Amino acid sequence: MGADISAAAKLPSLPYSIPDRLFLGTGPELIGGNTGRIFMRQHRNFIKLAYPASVLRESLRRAAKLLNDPERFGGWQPPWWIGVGTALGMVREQNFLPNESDIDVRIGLHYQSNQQACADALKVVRCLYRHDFLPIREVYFDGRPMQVAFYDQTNDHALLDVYFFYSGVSEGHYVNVNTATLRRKPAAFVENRRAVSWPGYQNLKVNVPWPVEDYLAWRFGPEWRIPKRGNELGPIDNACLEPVPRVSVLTYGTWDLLHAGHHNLLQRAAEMGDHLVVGVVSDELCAIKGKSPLQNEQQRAAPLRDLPFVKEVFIQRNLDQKEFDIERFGISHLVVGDDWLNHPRFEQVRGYRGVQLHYLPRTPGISSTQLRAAQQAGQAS
Ligand code: C2G
Repeated sequence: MGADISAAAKLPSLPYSIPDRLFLGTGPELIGGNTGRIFMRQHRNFIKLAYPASVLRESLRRAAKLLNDPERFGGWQPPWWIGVGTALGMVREQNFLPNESDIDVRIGLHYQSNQQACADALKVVRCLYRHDFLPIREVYFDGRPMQVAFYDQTNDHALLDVYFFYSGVSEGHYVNVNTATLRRKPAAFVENRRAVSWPGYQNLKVNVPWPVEDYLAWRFGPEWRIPKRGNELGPIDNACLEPVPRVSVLTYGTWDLLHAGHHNLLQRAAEMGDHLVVGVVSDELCAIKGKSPLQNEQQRAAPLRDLPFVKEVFIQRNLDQKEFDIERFGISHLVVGDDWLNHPRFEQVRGYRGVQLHYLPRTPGISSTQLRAAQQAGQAS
């Protein structure tokens, strides 16, 4: 165990026995750029056993009692819900799934910074830890906690698996990135979550994403009502799982009347990594910058979302949000056309969290200004 950790990432060595002091409070900051974006810390061997429903229900009851009590979190009510297999079992089987090996609890956090993310998650982890839920595994992405698995020490070491989902990263979604997959959960499921009683146990109140059947269709595909074993699950059943971004690239623009010059730049930017994120200057910011695009921000964003190599599109609302964007998207490469060569707005973030800055040659002979003039001339005639 000791050897692996020290070799892996030059991170502080982890005394095995006292997880909470080191736990989460010292989320692994990005080390010299974005390599090794997934970080896992294992405190106990992770054994997947099948538990009787009564054991799982007892640990769910204990966890729900804690999570439903804002007093335990200084007045903050953690937005929590049961997810994936636990929700599927509750709806389809009116119980836990047969041979179920864990309880899937999800916590919704609003992303403001990695430090804040660690602080928010720590409130939940500490509360559970104080009530004999022992942390056995932590997973981070870009220094942000994504999963903490616990053993219920009062109840046969039943496995409570907590995933943290973040709003404020991907527009309209909550995002979780774990060892193997990225999940972008439509925000509506979380924001409309509903408190329901576990079947047959009036007082065991759990929250479920709502409408829960739409959520199960999103998570398990259209065939969610058909019981399937693990190896029978195919792409249609796991369509919502995306590959973990390894190298993320960021670029900004007005993108008015999207044209070949824009397309060339975006394509070259996408080739620098496996996850291209595009910022669209908001209408308000265009006005501040003295620009008057013909299209509004959503009309300019829409064609970008249709480009297969564009993974994320967001509206840029202020000029100095680049550092925040580099952190929340875990950016390795920042790209812009060479009409911005050495511009302070880009130079000031060169190297921020290891980001590399690239000026790419513009495509000659085409511009939105030109197209706007042509359109206006066309309308005038
Ligand atoms: N571009 C290009 N070739 C063209 C036209 C544009 O390579 N013929 C590039 C620009 O250099 C820019 C991107 O396409 O990197 C988007 O261009 P615009 O929509 O004109 O964006 P701009 O107003 O330059 O905004 O903070 C930076 C700005 O947001 C970039």
